[in-house]
Order: sequence, then C-alpha cells, then structure tokens
Amino acid sequence: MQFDRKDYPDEQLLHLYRMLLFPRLIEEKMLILLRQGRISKWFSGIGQEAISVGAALALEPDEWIMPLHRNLGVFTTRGMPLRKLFLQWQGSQDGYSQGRERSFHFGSREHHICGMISHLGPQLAVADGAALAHTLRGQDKVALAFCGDGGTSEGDFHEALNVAAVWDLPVIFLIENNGYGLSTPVQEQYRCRSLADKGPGYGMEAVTIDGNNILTVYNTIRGIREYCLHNRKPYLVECLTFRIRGHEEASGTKYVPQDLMEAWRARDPLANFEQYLLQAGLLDEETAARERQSVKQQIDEELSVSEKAIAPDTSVELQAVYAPVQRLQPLGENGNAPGGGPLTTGAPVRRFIDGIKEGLRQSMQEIPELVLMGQDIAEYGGVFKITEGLLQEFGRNRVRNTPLCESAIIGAALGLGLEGIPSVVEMQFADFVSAGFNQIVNNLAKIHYRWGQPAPVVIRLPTGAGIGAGPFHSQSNEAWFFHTPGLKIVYPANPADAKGLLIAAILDPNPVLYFEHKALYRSVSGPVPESWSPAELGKARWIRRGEEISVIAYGAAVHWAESYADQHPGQSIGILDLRTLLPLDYESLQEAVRLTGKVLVLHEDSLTGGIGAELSAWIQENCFSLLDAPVMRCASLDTPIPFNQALEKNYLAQSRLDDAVSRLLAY
Ligand SMILES: Cc1ncc(C[n+]2csc(CCOP(=O)(O)OP(=O)(O)O)c2C)c(N)n1
Repeated sequence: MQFDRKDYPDEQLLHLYRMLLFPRLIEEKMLILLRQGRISKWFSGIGQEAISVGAALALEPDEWIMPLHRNLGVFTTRGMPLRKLFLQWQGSQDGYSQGRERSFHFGSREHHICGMISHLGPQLAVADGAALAHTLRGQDKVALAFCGDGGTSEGDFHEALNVAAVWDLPVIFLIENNGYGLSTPVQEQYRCRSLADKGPGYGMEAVTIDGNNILTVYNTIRGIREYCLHNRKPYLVECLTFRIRGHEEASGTKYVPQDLMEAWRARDPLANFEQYLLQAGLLDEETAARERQSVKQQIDEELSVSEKAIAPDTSVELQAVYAPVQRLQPLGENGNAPGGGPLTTGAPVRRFIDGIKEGLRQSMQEIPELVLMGQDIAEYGGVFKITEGLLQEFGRNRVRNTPLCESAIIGAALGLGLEGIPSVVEMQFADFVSAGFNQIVNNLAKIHYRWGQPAPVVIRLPTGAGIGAGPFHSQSNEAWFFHTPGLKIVYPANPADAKGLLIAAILDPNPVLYFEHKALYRSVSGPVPESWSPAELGKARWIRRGEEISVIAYGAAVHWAESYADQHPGQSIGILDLRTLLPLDYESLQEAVRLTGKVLVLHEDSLTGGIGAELSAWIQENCFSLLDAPVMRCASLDTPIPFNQALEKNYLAQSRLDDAVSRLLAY
C-alpha cells in the first residue's frame, strides 16, 4: 500500500495512527462483552476504520456527520467520552439515548453527529438540510453523510443526491463499498461499473478511492471539502473497502469466498499504516506496543466506570416523546381565541385559505430564518396559490421550489432543524405524503425520544374529498400518523384556527402535521385576528352545546354537523370541534359525554381504524358510567375514494349522518 504523507508533520501521522487504534481496540473489547452478554448486538467496522477516521479528521469539528452502523471511528475521532459510549451500548440511563436506542442509532448535537435510523438512506437527505442551513447562513461548512453499497439502491440515495445537486449544497456523500449488503454481493446490488459512476448522472463530481488507506481517505476528503466550499457543490466519493466480519456478529461470513477474504485481510488499514510508520521510522515495535497498551488501558478504565451503569428511569418516558414547547408567544391583544375559547368577533372576515396564507406570511416576517419548501411553491405560488407572493417578499432562499421528492425534502427539513432552523413543507396533496412517510414516522417522530433532538418541522397537507378528485387527490390520511408517538396533528375547521393553529405549529419544536381541507379553502369564511398569535394545540372547541347528543368532529365534518344541526332545529345537538388530534383534548371529550350521554364521532376518513375508533374506545373505557348509549361512529366507506360525484357522495360520511343521528337519538 502506498502512502502519501504530503507535508504532514510526524505528530500528525502518529495522531492518525492513534485515532485508528481506538475503534479497532474498542471493537475487540466489545466483541468480548458481546460474548459475555453485556451488550446486545454489534455491527463490526473492523477493516473499514480508515474511512470513518480519515473522514472525521478531514472535517472541522462543528461540521455535521451522518454516520451509519459501521462508523465507530467517527464517534471516537470526534472525541466522544468512551464511558458514555459504553453506557450507551449497555442501554444505560447515562448513555447518549438514556437507554432508548441501541448500537449506533444515536447522535450528539455537541459533537455534530446525527444519529441514524435503521433505514440507512434517510441519513443522506438530512445532510442536505444541514448543508442548506450553513448555506443560508453564509457559513463555510460542509455536511458529510455515509452510505453503504446496499444503501445506494434505496430511493433516498437518489433523492438526496439530486436535491444536493439541484440546490448546490456542499454535501459530501461518502459510499463505503464493502462488497456486501448483509449477504448480497455488489453484483446483485447494481449494474454500473463503479458507484462513483452515479455522480455525473446527477451533475456531480465523483471519485473512487482506496478506503483502506488512511492517508488517501484523509487527503481526498480534505480536498473534496475544499472543492465543495469553493464551488458550493456536492461531491460523491466511493471508498473501496471490505467487511471482514459478519453483517452483525450473529450472522457470520460463510457466504464470502475465502480468497476474497484473504486478499482484503492483507489490506487491513491499521496493519498497513502501522507498517508504513515502522518503515518510515516514525514508530518502532516498542512504541507501537506502548501506544496500543495506552489505548487499551484507557478503554479498560472507562469501561470500569461504565460498569456502574444506572437503570433507566421509567417514570419520564411519556414526557420524553415531545420536545418541550418554549417558544409560544403570548396571545395577541385583539383576542385571538386561545385554546377552546369562543371565536373572535370583530376581527376582519377572511376565507379559510386566507387564514393559512396570513399565518404563513406573518410567520415568515416574524421568524427570520423560517424556510418554506414544496413543489411549485415559488413563482407558481403552489397548486392552491397559498404561497403566492411569498417568493417576491422573502426571496428564493426562504421560499424554495423543490424537485419532486417528498422523502428528501422532509429529511432536509430535519437537517435544517439540526441547526435550529424551522421549516414548513408543503405537500402538493396530502396523498403524496406517502412518498415521505418513512422520514415522518421514523425520523421526525422518533428523534427527540431517541436522542433528544427536536424536529421543528411543519408539514402542510391539503387533504380531503368532495371535489371529485379521485382516489389519489382526496384522501384523509390523518389516521396513518395518529398512531405514531412523537407527531402532533392539527386539523383546523375555520379560518381563525387555520391561522392560529398554523402559527402554533410553526412555533412548536416538534413535527406537526397540519391538515388543511381543500374543500374549505374558499367555501368557509369567518373572523380572523390580524395579529400574529398562536392558538393553543391540544384544545377542542365547542361550536355549540346541546342537550340530546354530542357530535365530535374535525375538519370538514364540523361543517357537516353544523349544517345538519341548522336543518334540524328541533334536535338539541352539541358540536365539539377537536382542532388538534394529537395531542387529544380528553377533558373536552369527557365533557361531551357528560353533557348529553350520547356521543357520535363524525369524520371524513374511512371507518375502520379511523380516529373515531380511538375516541370511541377511550370514551367507553373512561366515561362508561356517563353514557346512555353506545358511542357511535359515522365515517366514510371502507373503500378508496371514487371519482364519480354520485359515488363520492355515497362514499362520504355526510350521506349517512342523518341515519346515524336518528339512530342515536332513538336509542
Ligand atoms: C430500508 C431497509 N431495508 C432493509 C434493512 C436491513 N438491513 C440492514 S443493513 C442491510 C445491508 C446494508 O448494506 P450496505 O448499505 O452495503 O451497508 P453495510 O452493512 O454493508 O455496511 C440491510 C439489508 C434496513 N436496515 N433498512
């Protein structure tokens, strides 16, 4: 192996050597602990350490790295205290994730390391977001994301590289091509000659290098970093290496041909660099042994401290899910209805869509770093024209047209959040959020619980049927997310809430899904306070109180209930607008039961597994003695949403409301 030391002083080379020793010797120790059952699972990076160490050293300490499961060398090179790492792997309260995450699935803001989720590819777009944050702030910093050869086959790889290229982001995408994805050899993973060949396809420079040569990795990544900053562009680097041990310790390496293994063993990054240092006279056998001994001693000492691991505190589990809300501003003087209070009267009357527009525009004015992202939202103003004019007022940096890639944009929003920049992502239609589902339910939703990182991201979802738009432009998909801890879900039904709840969502450090019903945009009007004031999340509001039955609804269904009640003045019908689905206002639910003893849950989404199922279950469990009838649900049919107007009308819950109310009244 040839080493090019450039003009590095001897101490620097010895530092590289020492940095290589840490992951290797820690891992050797951990393999013993694994056999003793003291840690549960181990993904080996033996043979690949030069990549983690070389890349981490080539970056500045405050540049974000998105490592994966074989990058122990990133964690050690960034100087994370070993005892805390050991505590992490033992699942201790004092580890980085307080016992909530395993192996390498954790991050640390202090060390600018973003914790991975198991799905691998989603890390790449998060790097886009971090690089975007630096770009917007005019900082000379790159972000670096790791990816395996297997991970390059994921759609997230394509989306993230494309976004970085289109947005000219200084991201280093580093592929560790170690020959196998679990047991799948590269011949079954891709057909290009080399993975670096993919770079030019995205309009990106790319190179393939020897990933087992620490100086090659270090020199190359340093050079690439300079390139990215100078040219404001991303770069793809493929590091050739090999996985010497099994995918994880239980799975072995039987499927690897012996000669291939031997050839790569001879290319061991640590042994080869050590040999080079010995030959260059920078190291002798004795010093090498002393170095190893000193690292081993440090590992043993830190390990003995970590043996006093503390069991996690189970009492704070539910509080750990959400980041605490600190930024809510006081309510405006002109009385924007807080929580479940009555709607403001006297404020100017606006349409539902204007409530959203105002909430967005004023938030952009009040929060100088707030970024909007979405397809066609800039010049075109979005397909519903909600962002019209915002480009002119706030500029292209903050009002960003995106390529057609929901997953990467939601991932990028999380990356902005790493740097404390809040963002609002517009789904063109709520239906398309399925293409970004993984980032929402696994990355955004879980990140605070997993390692304490807030995700200040609002996703706007134009939702709902009633406009003859067929199965893929009409769905109510709030229930897909309702089941996921860590998300908040708001669903306004009137213009004041459209504004106030949107502002609250933007000020919230947690991921908030903001459902906006398309059919309400231009059909519903009402007073909207002029001030920039958040409504309170998690508070329902009584539209009217009744004595015979209580209808619990949200979104367009609130208007169905109102119009039904208007048409039946002889019936005393209370209507509770939930406004926020997560968190739910349980007090108001209980009040709904107490007032009438008869509850109908009305929603536009299909019946089975909808929000009504949960509300009904909760009421029956907690308010049984207050009930005079079973909780009933009126929901849409359990079919996809049909296009034909008569079919759509038949699909929607509204067509069965009369029957549901009559049955409940008669009970
Ligand atoms: C989306 C997804 N599918 C499947 C898996 C299971 N899995 C975990 S690691 C892995 C192989 C990854 O291969 P590669 O990207 O080459 O990384 P390596 O493990 O070789 O470092 C697979 C299939 C996963 N984690 N995520």
